[in-house]
Amino acid sequence: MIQCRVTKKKALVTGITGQDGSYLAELLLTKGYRVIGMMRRSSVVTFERIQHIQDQIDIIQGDLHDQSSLMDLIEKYKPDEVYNLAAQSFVPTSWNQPVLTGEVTALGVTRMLEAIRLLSPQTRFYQASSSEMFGKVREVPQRETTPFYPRSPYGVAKVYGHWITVNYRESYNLFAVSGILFNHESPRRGTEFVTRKISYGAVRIKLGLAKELRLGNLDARRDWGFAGDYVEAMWQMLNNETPEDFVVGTGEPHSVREFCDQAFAYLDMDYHDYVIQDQRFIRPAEVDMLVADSSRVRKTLGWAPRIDFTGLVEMMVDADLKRLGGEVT
Ligand code: NAP
Ligand code: G4F
Repeated sequence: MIQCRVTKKKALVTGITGQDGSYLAELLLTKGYRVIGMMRRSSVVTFERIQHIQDQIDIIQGDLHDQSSLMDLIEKYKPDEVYNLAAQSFVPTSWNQPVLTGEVTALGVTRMLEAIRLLSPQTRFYQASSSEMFGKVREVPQRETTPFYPRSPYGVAKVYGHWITVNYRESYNLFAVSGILFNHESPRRGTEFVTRKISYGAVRIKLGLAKELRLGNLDARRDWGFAGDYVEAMWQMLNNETPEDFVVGTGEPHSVREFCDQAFAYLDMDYHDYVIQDQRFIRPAEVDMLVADSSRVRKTLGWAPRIDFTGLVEMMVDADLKRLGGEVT
């Protein structure tokens, strides 16, 4: 009898404990991958987002600061695919910790690419690039050819990460791609990011746990989508025939004010009664408006978002209500 052994594809995901890492791991598991999740050592374990799939993933320690930990991982697993999602990802922190942001979010990309180039050049590499690179936008909407004008140390670091990925593709013929993703949110978003700050804050007010919500610039506009939809685009990019970079977004801009309006209205409240603008949350340099022209990814890879703005707001509010013990509307 001929025995047929099917080898599972192996994917290494950095930033496995983050919002996107958790959704991507779920997706890869459903596709039959062996998932190796890289996490940095910390004194408390931050498995909240991956608890439900923890026993299906190989969790391995590693840090984007540390070249040898990346070399060891790449040499040991020789993954088919690497998704580099780890980063110092919070824009305001990048002004307080610009050097750390550069080390992790920029140079961390080169460290991983070097490990791949030297030890496993057949590995396909995805870099988590960002619409923050467009910053003070040069055209509306933004597409793959729009020039970058970053407005924060984070945005600057991501521009470096993008170009070093392109450069390793062109210099060493690696299958390395950069996904330029616009803001994507979910009930797993960190509470410091504005969408989750609003959904969580509004629910706390509704339940009598807080009286007000302090925010910064209410007029900033973003192209917000659902993280679960965006990790599909990451996988599609690495499973494309050719290594290409794509812009991914919904094409619909909404203001922070509109997000507040919808979240509070969903809870039968008027945001005007509770939201206070606070200078502390105004940034030294703002990105006023981001909106994607994602026609290339839609046409080439067939990607499209499934959740719209209203669906996203309601999903996040419902999840926070459930978490904090209130009734789902
Ligand atoms: P996130 O929730 O903040 O997750 C970031 C992850 O990076 C966490 O797992 C974190 O680990 C890890 N990390 C931080 N520093 C590290 C280091 N030195 N070594 C190893 N791991 C480290 O971010 P996200 O929203 O999932 O975003 C994923 C990626 O996409 C990031 O690169 C982000 O910049 C980029 N991006 C995000 C968006 C968006 O709207 N979400 C849009 C465009 C691009 P800990 O749990 O230990 O902190
Ligand atoms: O939610 P945010 O902090 O996200 P931001 O700065 O757009 O960055 C996120 O998206 C990027 C993709 O474009 C990612 F690359 C990045 O890693 C991150 O995931 O802020 C969104 C907007 C800003 O204009 C900010 O000024 O909301 C405005 N805002 C107003 N009040 C606030 C607040 N942002 C935060 N975090 N907190 C506030 O109180």
